[in-house]
Amino acid sequence: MAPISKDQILAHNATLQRHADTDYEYLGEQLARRNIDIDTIKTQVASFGVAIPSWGVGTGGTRFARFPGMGEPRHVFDKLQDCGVIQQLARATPTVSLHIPWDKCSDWSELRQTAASYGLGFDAMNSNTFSDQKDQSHSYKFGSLTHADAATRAQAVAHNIECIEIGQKLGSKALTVWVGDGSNFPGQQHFRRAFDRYLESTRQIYAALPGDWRMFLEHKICEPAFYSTVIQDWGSSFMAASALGTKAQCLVDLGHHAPNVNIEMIVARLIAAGKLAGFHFNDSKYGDDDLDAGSVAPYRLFLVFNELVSAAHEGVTGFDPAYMLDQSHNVTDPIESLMSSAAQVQQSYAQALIVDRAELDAAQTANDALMASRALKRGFETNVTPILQRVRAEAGGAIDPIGAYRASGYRQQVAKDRPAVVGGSGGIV
Ligand code: LRH
Ligand code: MN
Repeated sequence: MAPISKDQILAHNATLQRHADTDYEYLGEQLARRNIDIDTIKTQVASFGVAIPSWGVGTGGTRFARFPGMGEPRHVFDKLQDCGVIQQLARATPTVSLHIPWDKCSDWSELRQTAASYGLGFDAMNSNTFSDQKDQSHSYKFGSLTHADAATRAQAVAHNIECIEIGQKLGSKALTVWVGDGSNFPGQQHFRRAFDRYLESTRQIYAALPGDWRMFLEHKICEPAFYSTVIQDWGSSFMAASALGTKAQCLVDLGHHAPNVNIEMIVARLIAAGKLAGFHFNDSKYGDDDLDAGSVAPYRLFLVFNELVSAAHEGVTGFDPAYMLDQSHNVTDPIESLMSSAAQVQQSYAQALIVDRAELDAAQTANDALMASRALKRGFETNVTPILQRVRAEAGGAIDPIGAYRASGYRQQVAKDRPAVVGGSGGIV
């Protein structure tokens, strides 16, 4: 059930194919001079996928306001259809990461079939104990898994276990646990007791994990708490994941660090410890801005992929990160932002793949800082678009996903099917 007609994509590609082929051949010659086989890189890129955040296909907002666009998805089935468009055109997002209860539905097997009809599967499930649902007994105002009140903690644990049960019905293999628990005033929270309560609660969730599942702990420096956050940084996350067991690992959301923190080095540490769960890719200039991946600091994204490619290149054991986008699209068409962000992540991966590892290793060993930096920059400065275009075309996608999407009139069509949503008060969804 392809949301956009195949013929339309083929017709669109036909106008671009000859130039795309010429560009591919030319890049192939350039890379061959660097002893790099372009088809090998193409095959590796073709096997790379990044998950779409279900909460990212609707227009996002801030605490001040949200300005909905045309054809806003009304429910998880609309979201899946939009994810189907992203996968059909960009061919880099074979899975969707759901958020409960935002994506609650009455028939999970129907949802699984619908996803499969769009060529989609399900990545990590996301629990939500950072907002209260209307029929909830205990409020999360003062925390959830670390709340001082045992009944509130039990409610939060039960919700996470429910997310695992839903995920099992959908074929997901992981649960991401992000809690906003923390404090706004010095003295408001006992740091060590709150962390102990976090471990007591997550141990119960860990015990409910099926054998082949993983649990991703997501750290974040602040927001919604603005003095302290229980899982504030990779150190707290690593302590917890180490205490829980081998199925617990640390998820790195690129927007969850203080400005100028060396995120690629945190990634290297977690890889070395076998505790890298994976990523929530996005970009930021100030705080947890959830901007499009690579839109502000593309070199930083590339440097993260340089650590990932070097680990795979060296065959580091237990290295199996999950790749997900986590963005809020406040001023763009979310489908366009997600397609271009998926392509950006693919691009950073491809550029890291063409770094001459032997040249880099030799420069590092020789303390030749300039040649080491140049070896990396050479990868980053290589325009790999011809490889991404070839990967998409060979997979039945669009050489230019944004162009094909705009030509399809999909947004205008769903705007007719889905009632318009008036501007709402704040909130990311
Ligand atoms: C927290 C976060 C988390 C999601 C939420 C939507 O800031 O990154 O991953 O649950 O955004
Ligand atoms: Mn996140």
